Amino acid sequence: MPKRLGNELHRKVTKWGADLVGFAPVARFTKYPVEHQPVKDFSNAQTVIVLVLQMVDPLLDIWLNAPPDSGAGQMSTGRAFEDEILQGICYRLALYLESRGVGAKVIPYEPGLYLKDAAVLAGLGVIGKNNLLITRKFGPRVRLRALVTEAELPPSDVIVDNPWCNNCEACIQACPVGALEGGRYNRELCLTCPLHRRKISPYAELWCNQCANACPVGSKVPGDETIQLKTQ
Ligand code: B12
Ligand code: SF4
Ligand code: SF4
Repeated sequence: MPKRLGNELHRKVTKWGADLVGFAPVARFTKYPVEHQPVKDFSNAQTVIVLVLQMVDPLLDIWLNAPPDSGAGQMSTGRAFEDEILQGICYRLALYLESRGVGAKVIPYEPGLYLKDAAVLAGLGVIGKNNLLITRKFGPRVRLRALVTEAELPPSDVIVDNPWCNNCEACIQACPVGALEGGRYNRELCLTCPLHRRKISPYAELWCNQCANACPVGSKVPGDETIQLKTQ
């Protein structure tokens, strides 16, 4: 039964637009702080379902910051299109599971699970020297979202070896502020990067993506330098 349901869910979410999906039993998350555990949002949770969307175009990564009085509703809080897409698929899947009598709940983006870790635990890839999830097919150029369900689904095998990073330093060299030097990610340095929050219109901005774009793993997509529109 878990295997059949797992295959069925896999077929559904890929049809609805997700590029990869993995299943992680909640027991894999016990080491995390309580507020970042899947059972925090749903005490009956048995399985975390992690969905991956390939970043096929930098436009998907645009954050909207319409003024609060513009009537734009949620857009005024700043949302990336990729997250809207993934969130939609998550809700659709949760509704589908519920229609079959199986409880499910979409995990909030923040605070929620550590999504990169959740993806590793759901067998979707490894953490690279760029501190991002690297998938075999798309490299690190992906975005993530998760939901939990009381269904027991067949656990995905965790990938233990990282075959890619050994002799590579492309992401370290590409980082404009040296935030990946010394073998660990420096959050404070990363936050100083001038490529974060580049305005491409009065209401839209892009975050730095250099450490993902430089990575040779997986299929390549246009980098954010392809977005030229600027308004002063
Ligand atoms: C807050 C946040 C930020 C902050 C702080 C980042 C940070 N890491 O501290 C800022 C704004 C700086 C930021 C920057 C970026 N972010 Co960000 N961010 C988040 C957010 C909301 C939470 C991340 C977090 O706090 N994690 C907890 C901390 C403790 O984790 P950490 O420092 O990264 O370290 C973990 C890993 O190294 C991991 N790890 C290492 N080795 C191993 C091995 C195993 C086996 C396991 C299980 C884990 C593991 O363990 C550490 C702790 O658990 C997530 C979404 C989410 N809800 O998860 C997106 C997220 C991580 N960000 C994402 C992206 C893409 C970016 C940027 C490229 C900017 C952009 N264009 O969006 C940069 C990349 C910076 C980098 N190289 O890491 C993506 C990552 C996609 C991917 N391929 O991995 C996420 C998942 C959002 C999404 N929409 O999918 N981010
Ligand atoms: S997001 Fe930009 S600044 Fe941050 S680590 Fe990656 S390349 Fe460096
Ligand atoms: S650019 Fe190279 S070192 Fe960096 S994450 Fe990709 S494979 Fe690993």
